[in-house]
Amino acid sequence: MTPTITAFERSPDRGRGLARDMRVRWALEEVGLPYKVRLVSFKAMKEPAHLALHPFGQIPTFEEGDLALFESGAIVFHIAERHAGLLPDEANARARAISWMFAALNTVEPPILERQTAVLLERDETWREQRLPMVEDRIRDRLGELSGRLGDADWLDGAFSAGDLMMVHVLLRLSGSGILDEYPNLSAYVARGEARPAYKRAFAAQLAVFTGKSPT
Ligand SMILES: N[C@@H](CCC(=O)N[C@@H](CS)C(=O)NCC(=O)O)C(=O)O
Repeated sequence: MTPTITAFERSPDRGRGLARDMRVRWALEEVGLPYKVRLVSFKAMKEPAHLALHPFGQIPTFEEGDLALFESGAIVFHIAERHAGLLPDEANARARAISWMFAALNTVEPPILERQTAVLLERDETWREQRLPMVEDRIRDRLGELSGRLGDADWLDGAFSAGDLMMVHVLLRLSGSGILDEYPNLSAYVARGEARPAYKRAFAAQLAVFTGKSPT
């Protein structure tokens, strides 16, 4: 059965691939699973039909037969568990790859989201100029640790996995901030993720929603 995911009808990032449907699209492309996309407006996301799928009125969601899921991490994990290509077969390596998925979402993404809030929503606050450098230093703490762990490896733990997919997408949210550039091995890691054919297909598909042109 072809799964259906939801994505923004008009993404605030103007097709830069930062919305979280991109992670799900990327995972689906990595495992070679065709999918459909239902676009939702901000208004529709808060209406009962969508709230029945997503209790917080957000995207992405994932529907496959009588299964409906929300939370990008849970969706990518579901895809990775049921299809080859995103999790190693060996049990311990698989568990470690899953740890990296959680690390991306629970340890690295929170300070990055805090910065986003500071930049976008706290623009007019008098204390913003004092808060932003502190938030950015908290990101640097995490990136320094991550950079040390990655070293000169291509991926976080052996072959590319759902852990890398999630981490690369989380780090992409720093695009344009200049912070990622302070860690050349992390910049190169993100570039490796973006160079994957599956990433490119997913990116083109979400960009096409914004431009209205079909992906080439
Ligand atoms: N933790 C959730 C976050 C979902 C989320 O924040 N989605 C954003 C788009 S990337 C959204 O729907 N924002 C609109 C809103 O919250 O009203 C996940 O990973 O799926």
